[in-house]
Amino acid sequence: MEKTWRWFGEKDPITLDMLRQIGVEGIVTALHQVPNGEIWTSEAIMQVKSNIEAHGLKWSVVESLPVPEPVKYAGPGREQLIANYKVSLANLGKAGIKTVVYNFMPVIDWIRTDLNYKLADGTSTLYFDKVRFAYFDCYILNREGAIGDYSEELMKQVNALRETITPDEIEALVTTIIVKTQGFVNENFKGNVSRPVELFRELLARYKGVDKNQLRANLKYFLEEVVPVAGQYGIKLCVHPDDPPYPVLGLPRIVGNEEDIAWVLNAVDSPSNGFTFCAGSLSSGLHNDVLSLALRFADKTHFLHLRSTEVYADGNFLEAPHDQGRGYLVELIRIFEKLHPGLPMRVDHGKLMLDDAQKNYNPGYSFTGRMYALAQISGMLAVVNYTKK
Ligand code: DNO
Repeated sequence: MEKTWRWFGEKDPITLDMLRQIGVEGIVTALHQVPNGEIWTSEAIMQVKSNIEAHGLKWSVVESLPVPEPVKYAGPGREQLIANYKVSLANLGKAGIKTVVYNFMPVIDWIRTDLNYKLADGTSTLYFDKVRFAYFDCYILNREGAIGDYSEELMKQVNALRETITPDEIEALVTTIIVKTQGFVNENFKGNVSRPVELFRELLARYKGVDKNQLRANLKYFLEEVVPVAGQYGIKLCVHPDDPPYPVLGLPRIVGNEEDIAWVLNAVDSPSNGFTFCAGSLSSGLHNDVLSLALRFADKTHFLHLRSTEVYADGNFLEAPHDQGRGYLVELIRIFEKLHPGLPMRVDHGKLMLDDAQKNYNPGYSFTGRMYALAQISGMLAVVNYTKK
């Protein structure tokens, strides 16, 4: 597989020169400065591409070409936004960039409740706590009907938390869930969001009446429009699974399990309609067995995210070291090396360790922690290839 790394562009404190030194071969990036829904021009694409190449690297994957919200809830302006998406795809194709990630998660992309969960060895990792998340839903967002979405048992814990949670903890929860985690991947929450909770409620309201079937219909509509354009330029579009892989906040999520993935891949039958196999997102749902998913979807997988999670009986999960947890990364590498060699792969997320904490990296995207994970993965890869029959 090709070792790639997610780079956030010129503003990223991690430079392309640093990446060359640690064995990165390909870059995963996006035009982060272009607002969602606007066209990625050939000039802007070429500028990034030339810069990457001037550093002896290659722009391997676009992550992500974001799908604007009105396309997901089928709102006004959808046609124009899809037309723009096609132009951006064509421009990427002409520039020779052929793997493009997107996701179809309504309003909120990936979710964590703690970005600095301390481990016994002094490093820290990302964590998802169901009780805190339900507290956010029921008593910060005050979403109508929220309480009824959780079990009595969970609500008991939420109500106990309500007695003890401090104003600082409430603020931290809002900043973590809405601002920090979303800020760098989701245009809805970029910059200084002054009223994050109000903004969040407004975005949620747009999905009134959008259930699982409707969201699927909207994804199919989008794919029927854009996949032929991707096909024309030899681009492989690959949907990223939902993280965590189940419905949240009363919103449907449609890329969370085996049946969902098969549905998306069958929605439009084309080699350009593919999958981003994110072992981290998939493994954070106890219903998913990453190894059997890999065996089934390896040929339609065009990009691999290597990350692992430890999921507890109550559904809470933490991002595990890359050599532990239910991502089973050694086995996963073995499967993909056999069934889909040459796949671009990025080490996804890493712990905060040593001097990472002082560096203000995007959550999950530390340097030392990710480099350490890349070294672990490189070792696994070398062994898998050495022992390959
Ligand atoms: C967070 C990631 C997301 C994901 C994109 C894909 O680190 O899981 O940024 O890669 O949402 O579109």
